[in-house]
Amino acid sequence: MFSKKQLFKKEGKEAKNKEGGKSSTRNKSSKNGTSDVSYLNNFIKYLLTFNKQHQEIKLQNPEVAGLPFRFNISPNIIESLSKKCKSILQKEPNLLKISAPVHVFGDIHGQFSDMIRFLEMTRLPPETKLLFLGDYVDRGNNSIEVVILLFALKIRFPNQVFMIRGNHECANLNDNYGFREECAERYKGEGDSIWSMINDTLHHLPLCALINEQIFCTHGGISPSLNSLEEINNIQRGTTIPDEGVLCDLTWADPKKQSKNWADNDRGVSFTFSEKALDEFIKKHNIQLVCRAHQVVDNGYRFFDENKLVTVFSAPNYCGEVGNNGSVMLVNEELECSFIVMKPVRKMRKRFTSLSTLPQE
Ligand SMILES: [Mn+2]
Repeated sequence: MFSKKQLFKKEGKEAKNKEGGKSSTRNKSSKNGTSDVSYLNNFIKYLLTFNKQHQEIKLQNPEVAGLPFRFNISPNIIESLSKKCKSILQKEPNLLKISAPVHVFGDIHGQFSDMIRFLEMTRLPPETKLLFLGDYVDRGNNSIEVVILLFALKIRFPNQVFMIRGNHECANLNDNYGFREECAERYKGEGDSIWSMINDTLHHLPLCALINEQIFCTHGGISPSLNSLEEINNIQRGTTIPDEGVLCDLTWADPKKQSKNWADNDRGVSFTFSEKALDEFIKKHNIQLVCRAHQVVDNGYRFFDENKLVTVFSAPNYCGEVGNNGSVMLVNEELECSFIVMKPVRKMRKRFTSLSTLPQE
């Protein structure tokens, strides 16, 4: 077995100088090791030290403060975790049935540092159950860490960690919004094969979840083409997301106050749905609430249509500049919803640099 230090090399000048030539050494035994409980426990624990390690590096090398901080996770480990996780996901139905209490996460988008701060508050299994609503990759600097931690958690706690698919868990999209580029930057010639390998697992993610038969969770929204929730289980997985149809709407649609039940979405994909369309969906499927992610909301969560739908977004200060809060929703045993709200770490950038640039009112 590799020593811990060899397995989890840090990127950056200092780490490279210290460990230089050893990076090409690979140990086949680590492939089997990734299923092992104590290996996974250590690996997860290590990933969770990310913020602490970043802080230490910044103190030692103030000049790297503005650069992205990333762990050096070996291609062998990524391959092993991706394959193992895929085989677990494949056994799950498209529509997961989950019982409360559970913490529900919205979009993370490669913001690993914030994800860890949330996990410190929600705690990890076996203390709690976690449901992630998709959009793990793209935009942020650490899509690899986000995905690899999720895969490791799923393998370690398959009945307490649940992930569904967002519109960014699709090779067609994450080709263009940062994930492919991150893989290329970090893994050079192996970047594309790592990107494809991870996407192969992401394409097998379940699509929706139902908490206590009452809270319908999906990444984007509802679909005019969906006649029964059970129909979701008939959708073929393992492919890219089509341009239209139920899978497209579940991952892309948005709620909107509008007169038409369904209208064209400004994103150019899927629809927006009105309160009336939502009311009909809720009645028809005999549920209480739709919980979804997919849109930045100032407070980290936002209700729509008198508490019949809630948007949860877990990437505070989205893209490092939006200034929004992030939140995670806790659904307790009585199905009451409460929110852990996190403000951006860094204050929002000042919009106006001097009094002379303030807009006229
Ligand atoms: Mn989305």
